[in-house]
Amino acid sequence: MPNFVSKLNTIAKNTDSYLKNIFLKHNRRSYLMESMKYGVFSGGKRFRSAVVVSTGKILGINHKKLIIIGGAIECIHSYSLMHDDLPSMDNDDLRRGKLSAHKKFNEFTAILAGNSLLTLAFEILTGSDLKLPQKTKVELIKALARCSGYSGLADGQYSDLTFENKKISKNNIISMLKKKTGHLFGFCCESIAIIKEQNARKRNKLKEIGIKIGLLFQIVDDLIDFKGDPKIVGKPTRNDERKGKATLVNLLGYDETLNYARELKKELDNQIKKYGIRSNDLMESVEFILNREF
Ligand code: GRG
Repeated sequence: MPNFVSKLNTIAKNTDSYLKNIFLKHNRRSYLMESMKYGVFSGGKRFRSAVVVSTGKILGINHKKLIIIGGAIECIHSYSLMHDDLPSMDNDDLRRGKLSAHKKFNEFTAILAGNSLLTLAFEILTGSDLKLPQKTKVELIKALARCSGYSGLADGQYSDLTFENKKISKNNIISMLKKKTGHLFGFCCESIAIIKEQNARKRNKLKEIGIKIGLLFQIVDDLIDFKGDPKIVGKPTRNDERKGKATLVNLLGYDETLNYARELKKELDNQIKKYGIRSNDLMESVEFILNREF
């Protein structure tokens, strides 16, 4: 694991320096720049970028391309966290050990900075830094739009909020978690198949692996919320219980949920190892999810 953590740190550094360059290069006058940077450079692990890089290694994609795609995904992830913390959503004052964006600035700034990070992701994919045929870029943009919007992230968030304090079945919880968190991870893996112009079957296989990685990531996030150390997590824990969130932990209890997560990891290991020795980094990413404390 120390090996993967050091790889993760290098990927985080590369992703951050690419994104910093974007902000420097554009140098357009914008009152929103400061709050956008606050949202995107606040100490995230850049795990989604690491999943892009690890999957890219399987198919031998150039590192620079992977970091650019990872950077675009991290912009969308940061936007979703800024909006998730808003009073009308999860109403959280802390994120990554710091004030959440609407507390640091105000609500309308957090909304607009979040929206701007969402659109920046698409601007990054259209940019000349990303050396890919236009047709491939259009495919990437279409897939990213699908997993972020009404059939992915946004719909998952809608269910997460409407499920609060209701009795929700295990299957419906899993479907909500897949949309809320899984679909963006789905794109992390699917983007590699798109770049390689793979057929629909191969593309879907990678996408499904990504969605499962995201599901595991979110289940572990909920386990951490239940048992984690607030100092390490960077925000108060036991939030899901207080808010009556529909999580597997709240439905099945800690131990049964942990068993479910371990089974899911086994399934993922079996699917990933079929890609051979070059899939070792992706295997390590999945291993990291179960061992992480924040
Ligand atoms: C307003 C159209 C519209 C959509 C909003 C808010 C939203 C959509 C979606 C929120 C989805 C969400 C917050 C998912 C949580 C995923 C999750 C496990 C976050 C924590 O991820 P980490 O641990 O965070 O990777 P770091 O801090 O490391 O980046």
